This record gives sequence, C-alpha cells and structure tokens, in this order.
Amino acid sequence: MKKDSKIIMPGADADDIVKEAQGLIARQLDASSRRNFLRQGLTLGGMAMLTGCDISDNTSVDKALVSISGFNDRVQAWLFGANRLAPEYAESMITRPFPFNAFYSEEDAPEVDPLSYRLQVAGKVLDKSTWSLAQLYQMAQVSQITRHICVEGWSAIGKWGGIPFSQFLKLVGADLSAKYVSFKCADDYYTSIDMATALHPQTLLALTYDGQILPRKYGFPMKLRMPTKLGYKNPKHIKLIEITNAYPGGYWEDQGYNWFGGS
Ligand SMILES: Nc1nc2c(c(=O)[nH]1)N[C@H]1C(S)=C(S)[C@@H](COP(=O)(O)O)O[C@H]1N2
Ligand SMILES: [Mo]
Repeated sequence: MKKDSKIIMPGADADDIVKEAQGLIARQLDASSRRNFLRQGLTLGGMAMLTGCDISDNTSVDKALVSISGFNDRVQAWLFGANRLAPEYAESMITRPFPFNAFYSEEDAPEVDPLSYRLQVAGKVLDKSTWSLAQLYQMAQVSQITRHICVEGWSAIGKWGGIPFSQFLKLVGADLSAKYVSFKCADDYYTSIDMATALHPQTLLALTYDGQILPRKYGFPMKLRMPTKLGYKNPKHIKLIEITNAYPGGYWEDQGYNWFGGS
C-alpha cells in the first residue's frame, strides 16, 4: 500500500483495523498456525497484502480470510481511494478476441429486444421513470480501455463506452448517501456494489464495446463496467438498478465470493 492512498472509511483507523484483524485471525486459525502467524507480527501492510490474495488459493491464512469476508469488505473499502484510478491502456493492447464468460455458455446469453427494452430504476431515487435505449444512446458518452480481471484465472483488456454512472445517478436523483446500488439482469444474474464505487469516475453504464453497440455476448443492451472491481461484480444485461440500504448480495457473492470484489 502506498503511503499517499486516501483513507475514506469513516470512524476507523489503522490501529482499529489491525486490532480487529488480529482478533478475527486468532479465532479462525488453529493454535499452532496462529502462533506462527502472530509471532511475525501483523502490520497494516501485511493485512493489505493478505486481503489482496486470490480467494481461490488454499493456504490456511487465505481460508481464514475468506471466512472473514465481511471484515475483508471493510478493509478493501478502507484501502479503496474514492478517486484512485485504474490503469488505462492503448488501443493496440486490446485483447482480441475478448473472452466471453457467464454462468452458462455463449449461445445461452439472453436475447433482449432493443425496441421494447426499458431500463428500470427503483429504491431510494426521486425519478423512477424507465429508460428506452434511444434515450440512453442520446446522452453524452465516454469510453475507456481497461483490464477486466476474472477470478477464474484470466484477464483481458477491452474498450467500453457509455455514460459515467455517477452522472446517471445524479440525473435520476439517487440518494447518494445510500449504501448500495444493486443490479438485476435479464439472465437472472444479480450483484451489488458500494456507493463509493458507483460514483467512481471510471464506473461506466456501458452501452458499447470496441466502438459498437454492446454485443449480446458482452451484455446487450448494457452492463456496468468498473475497472476497480473483479469481473463478477460487473453485471451484464442490466434490466433494473436499485438504490438501497438493505444488503442485496449477488449471484456469486451469495455462494461465498467476497462481496467487495476489488481488483
Ligand atoms: N448478467 C451477467 N453478468 C455477468 C455474468 C453473468 O453470468 N451474467 N458473469 C460475470 C463474470 S464472472 C465475468 S468474468 C464477466 C464476463 O464478461 P464478458 O463476457 O464481457 O467477458 O461478466 C460478469 N457479469
Ligand atoms: Mo468472472
């Protein structure tokens, strides 16, 4: 962790985090590994490194950290600078072809009718009007080339274009002090993110891939693209966006994947 990173978690400081981690780890690890682990002393830098571990690794420390995933969410939120930018890349570095991934195979991707499609907005928001694709395509668009990282062991660079999500949230009068933004998708996938990530400058309501209308396999008619989050946090085929304070979980998160899912 770099010294200049922003600290945004209110009401907690480094000492509290280290103390909480020591308590949790002491309770999770068996006596001998606990002695070894704690003998070396647990520093904040060590915590940052450990919480960044691949959740599919099978070390005992990692297992302990997966089972204290709720704590991990708080550490990640604390380490996540509200405006720290993910790297962006040159056109020449785009991965071709860009991989497809979902909990089913490519030919089973949902077919959404562009004319009858309406994006729904619900929860703690002033304007609950629905949005047609024509309306969304008329809004000012930006694009970015970023790396998508999937926990299944691959990463790829792609170019997504669309509406900065913070602008969309402000436009519909979303309660920006709410905790979560949740997404329901046309294929029964669902996920949710923290408000800080929703407002991050690189979080896009993506309508295009590589300059073309988002193809079916990559999430037509829209996906949320966040270069600060792992692949499974980036919902494709969004049909409903909800602003809420009630923890919404997610398709993979409810099966044990870490909820914050930072990358
Ligand atoms: N609706 C929906 N969104 C989804 C998924 C899914 O199965 N359904 N899979 C997630 C996972 S695990 C990954 S890695 C990415 C894959 O996106 P891609 O097909 O554009 O590579 O989509 C994410 N969003
Ligand atoms: Mo993934």
